[in-house]
Amino acid sequence: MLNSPRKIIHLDADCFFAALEIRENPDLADFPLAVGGDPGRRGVISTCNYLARQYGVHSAMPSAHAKRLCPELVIRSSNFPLYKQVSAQMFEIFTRFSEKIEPLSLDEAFLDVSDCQQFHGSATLIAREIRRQVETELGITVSAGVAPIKFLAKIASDWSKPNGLFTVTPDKVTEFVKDLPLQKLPGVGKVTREKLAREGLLYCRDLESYSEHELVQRFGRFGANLKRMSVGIDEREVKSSRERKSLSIETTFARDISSPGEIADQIDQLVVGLEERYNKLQRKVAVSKKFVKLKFDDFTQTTLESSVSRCGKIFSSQEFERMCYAAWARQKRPLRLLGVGLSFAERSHPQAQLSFPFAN
Ligand code: TTP
Ligand code: MG
Repeated sequence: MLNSPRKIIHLDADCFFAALEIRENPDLADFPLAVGGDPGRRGVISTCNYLARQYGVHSAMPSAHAKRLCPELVIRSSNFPLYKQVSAQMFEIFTRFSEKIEPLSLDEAFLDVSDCQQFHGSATLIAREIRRQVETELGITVSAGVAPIKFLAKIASDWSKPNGLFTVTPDKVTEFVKDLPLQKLPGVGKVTREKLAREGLLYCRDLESYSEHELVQRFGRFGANLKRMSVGIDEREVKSSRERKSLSIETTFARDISSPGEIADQIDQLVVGLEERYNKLQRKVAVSKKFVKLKFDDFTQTTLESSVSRCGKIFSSQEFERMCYAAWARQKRPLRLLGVGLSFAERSHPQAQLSFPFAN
């Protein structure tokens, strides 16, 4: 029996660092904006918003050159703790839909949602929902590509960037691939592209008349990959990099809180959310500890954890509240963030595919 096609989503946040700088300072939205080093100190651009891209500014360009192309360019220095924090939050959103998550960078991942039951298993609707949750919860946009194979999902997410969603359904793969420029294929860099072009090979369809053997003779082992990709074959699995060690949920308040009543309300809500997420895990993992995380108004942070006994109630709000007050007593300052979480017993399920990349 033939396996049914896989459902792979590639997600990539739009101008990630720049989008976060705009989120933190919305007045910047109307300016060409880059994140990077100081032009006077031989700094380099990490990324820029789409307005700045219209002037030809791009990643890895010396900031001084970027300023010459676009004199009104605003350049902000980077804020990695923020980027990492939002990246962890974004990956946590991904975990609501699949355990098979392959992180590629802080703002980019493959998800295999073949086993996801939500939205009747429609990968396009799942991708739309992920995009919606990221935008409403984190205030940035992420583009998504959906396809039955990895390299096409990645190309598809780029296809309608920024803030786009593009799907290549299994029945459209062959047609879609034919018109793809060869330089879009992973592994085809400048040198291979030029070599292909010298032979008049520009699009995937141009390889139709070549056998795998001929391509291997011309391009070495990569020729076999070229042939397979040019007809829409890519068997690579979505590989989650690490086993999940914990699950957590946190919230940053619009206004700092300090009264016990407010803290209790927040804990109640967080614990409900944590339980929902735990129930969505496709492989149940044994919980070894629960923890709370508090960030005070001076940005200092503290965590407190407690072992979970075999018969202990995991999702008891009272227990989380007790832990929270004990942790709060260490500083007794207004709180700007509160989180609750679970640590999983190590190696209890060595086959578990879960990962929670970039989490603190
Ligand atoms: P990318 O996803 O490549 O770029 P981007 O998110 O800024 O823009 P796009 O909309 O095209 O996806 O990289 C993610 C972040 O990684 C980016 O915001 C900044 C950082 N980065 C660097 O610091 N240096 C680099 O050369 C690149 C390419 C990215
Ligand atoms: Mg990106």
